[in-house]
Amino acid sequence: MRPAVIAATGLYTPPESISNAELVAAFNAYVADFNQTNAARISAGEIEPLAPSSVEFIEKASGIKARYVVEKAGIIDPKIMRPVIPERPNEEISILAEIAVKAAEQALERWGKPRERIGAVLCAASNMQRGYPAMAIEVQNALGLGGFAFDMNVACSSATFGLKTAADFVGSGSVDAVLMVNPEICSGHLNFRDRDSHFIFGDVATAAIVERADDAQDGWDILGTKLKTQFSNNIRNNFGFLNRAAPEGRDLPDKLFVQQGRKVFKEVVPMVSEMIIDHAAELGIDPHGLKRLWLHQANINMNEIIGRKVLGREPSREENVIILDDYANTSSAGSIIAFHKYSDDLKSGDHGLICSFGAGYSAGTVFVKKR
Ligand code: CO8
Repeated sequence: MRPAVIAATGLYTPPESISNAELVAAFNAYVADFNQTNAARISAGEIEPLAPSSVEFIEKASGIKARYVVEKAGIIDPKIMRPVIPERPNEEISILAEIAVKAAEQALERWGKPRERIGAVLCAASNMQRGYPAMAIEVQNALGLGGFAFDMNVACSSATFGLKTAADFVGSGSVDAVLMVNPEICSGHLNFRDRDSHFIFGDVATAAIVERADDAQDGWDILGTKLKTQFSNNIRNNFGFLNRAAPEGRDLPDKLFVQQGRKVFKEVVPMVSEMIIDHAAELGIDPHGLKRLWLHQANINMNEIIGRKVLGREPSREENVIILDDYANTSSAGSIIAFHKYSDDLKSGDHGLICSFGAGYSAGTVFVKKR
């Protein structure tokens, strides 16, 4: 296998952000309205009143303080509580491809090489806007790239699965360089009326270029990649093309993100910590010597436990990067945002880890060394 490097990354952050206070105000207005409208049924014991959300709970349980979204007004309107995104004609670029292209343009600019060298485009994300044509082909077309392109979805782990796929394509000699994009419009798939999860996600797009090591002047050597999946019903998205065929009706059902957050926390933390330590041992890397962790950004408490187990000490914020306070969980993009924003300062020879984990369950580890 030819060695591969992560040569450049890109990030597109939507301009609008929602603070916890704004989100909770909208949720609690909805709850007050619901409880008032249903007061008779609630006092008759037919239904339970809805409980309010709280800023303090959200911050303590998750570490999230705000989230960027592609459309704010609809989400924080208690009568709407979802992003309002008009459909676009087929002749216009779709919004998911549009944000992917913005991140990709930044990665291509930072790379600084002719884009003709890109031989493949991967769109690796949790939710694709449609079945086909592939989002990746739309992105390839918008950027004027050649080669081939396809979509892949491994939920929150899509980006590490994408990096491995890219490194393997480059390693086998199929192509010299791959562009991977991770457009995540999580707000489109989030139930903003669900107290347990209304605060969890945000929107963003990231991009990474993986190329042959002997073509690269700088960047990050990919020392090893490992993927793991293990079936679990604890995080689900049941939205799909067969929903409309369900016998109970043809209306689009409300099949949104649901999870058993506490179970996910308990099961995924040991699975991922062990995977990282085992993979490091296989590669002959001392995990205690890692200069930086760019972990999946779902929950600050999860990342602190994993960080302690992997590094064998209390990691500083510089060592164990957290971006979920500003971005919330951006699914596959989280670890790439962390890497993009907090990697330039490391020195040649420094080792680090990009790691994702999420629905499936799925997890991926990518050990890198600064050139
Ligand atoms: N406000 C106030 N109180 C609340 C709220 C709220 N909003 N929500 C729950 N509570 C209450 C509960 O009712 C409960 O009360 P009680 O103790 O009286 O019963 C108490 O708070 C504790 O509730 P939980 O046990 O649920 O709270 P946790 O401490 O477990 O925190 C978390 C909840 C933050 C969700 C936490 O469990 C967590 O982060 N777990 C890990 C989740 C994770 O990593 N998931 C990965 C999902 S992402 C993925 O892979 C799929 C990507 C797909 C993208 C789709 C885009 C939408």
